[in-house]
Amino acid sequence: MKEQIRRYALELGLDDVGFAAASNYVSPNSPPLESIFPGAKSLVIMALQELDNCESGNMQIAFGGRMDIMEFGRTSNYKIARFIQREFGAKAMTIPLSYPLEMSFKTKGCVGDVSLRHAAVAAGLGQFGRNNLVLHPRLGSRAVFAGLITDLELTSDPQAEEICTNCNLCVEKCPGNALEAEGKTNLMRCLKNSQPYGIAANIRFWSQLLESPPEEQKKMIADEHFWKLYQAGFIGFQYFCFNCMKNCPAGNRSSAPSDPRLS
Ligand code: B12
Repeated sequence: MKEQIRRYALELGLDDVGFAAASNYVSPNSPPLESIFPGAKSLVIMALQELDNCESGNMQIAFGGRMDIMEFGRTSNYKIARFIQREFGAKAMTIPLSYPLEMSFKTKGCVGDVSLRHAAVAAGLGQFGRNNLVLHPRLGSRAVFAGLITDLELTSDPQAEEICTNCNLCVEKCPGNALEAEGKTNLMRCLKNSQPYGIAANIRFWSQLLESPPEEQKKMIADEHFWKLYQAGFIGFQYFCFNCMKNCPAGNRSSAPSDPRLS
C-alpha cells in the first residue's frame, strides 16, 4: 500500500513522501490526533520544495511563490486523500498547510491542529534544525510540508539523518533575533518581522482610525500601510521574511536526482 501511495504522490510531482504510524507522532503542544480523527492510524506526509521566489527581495514575488506551493499542496492533498479512499476503501482527512488553524487569544493563531513539522520527523522526512524548521535530507530548509491522516494501518518510515551543522547563519540573519534561544522560536519577534500586516498591525490601525478626526482618517487611508494591510487581509496573510529558510545552506537541491523509486 505504501509503495502505491508513494508512487502516486511522486507522479503528481511532489518531492518526497513519508509515512508515520499515528503512535510515532509526538507533538506535545498540539491536540491529540484522536480528537481530530477517532480511529486515526497513520499519517501520510509530503515534502514540496520551496520555489526560488523566496530569494527575491520583492515580497509580492516571494510570497506569490509560497502561494503557488500552498495551492499545489492542497490540490495534492485532495488527490491523495481521494486515491486512498478509492483504492483502499479507507478514510482520509487532509491537514491544512497553514490555515485554517485554531484562532483564539490563548493560541494567538500559532498552534496548528496537526504539527506538520513533528509529523514530517515521524515520517522520516527530516529532523529539526537550529532554525526550528525541519531540514529534509535533500531539500534542506526549503521544504514545505503537506499531508493527511488516515485509518489505513501504515508503518513508519526510517528516521532521516540530521543535516543541520549548527552554522548559526539562520540565527545571525534573523531580523527579529527570534532564534536566539535554542529549540524555541520567539513567536512574537518572528511575527513582528515576518507578518508586519498581521493581527497586531490591524488592531493598531483600526483603533487609531476610529479615534482620528476625518482629515487624519483620509491620510491614513491614502497611506501605503493601509493598502498593505488590505492585501494581507484578502490573501489571508502575507509573509515578508524568508530569512531562516533561504539562508540555510543545508541540503543539496541542485543535485536532486530524479526519484529512483519511479524508474
Ligand atoms: C503557526 C505557524 C507559524 C507561526 C508560529 C510557529 C510555531 N508555533 O512554531 C509563525 C507565524 C511564527 C510561523 C513562522 C514560520 N513558519 Co510556520 N507554521 C505554523 C503552523 C501553521 C503551525 C505550527 C505549530 O503548530 N506550532 C506549534 C507547535 C507544534 O510547535 P512547538 O511544539 O511549540 O514546537 C516549536 C519548538 O518547541 C521547536 N521544537 C519542537 N520540537 C523540537 C525538537 C527539536 C530537536 C528542536 C531543535 C526544536 C523543536 O520547534 C517549534 C518552533 O518554535 C505550521 C503548519 C502546521 N500545521 O504544522 C507552519 C510551518 C511550521 N511553518 C513553516 C514555515 C516555513 C515558517 C516560516 C519560515 C515562515 C515563512 N516565511 O515561510 C517561519 C519560520 C519560523 C521559525 N524558524 O521557527 C513550515 C515549516 C517547514 C519546515 N521545513 O519545517 C510549516 C510546517 C508550514 C508547512 N506547511 O510547511 N509559523
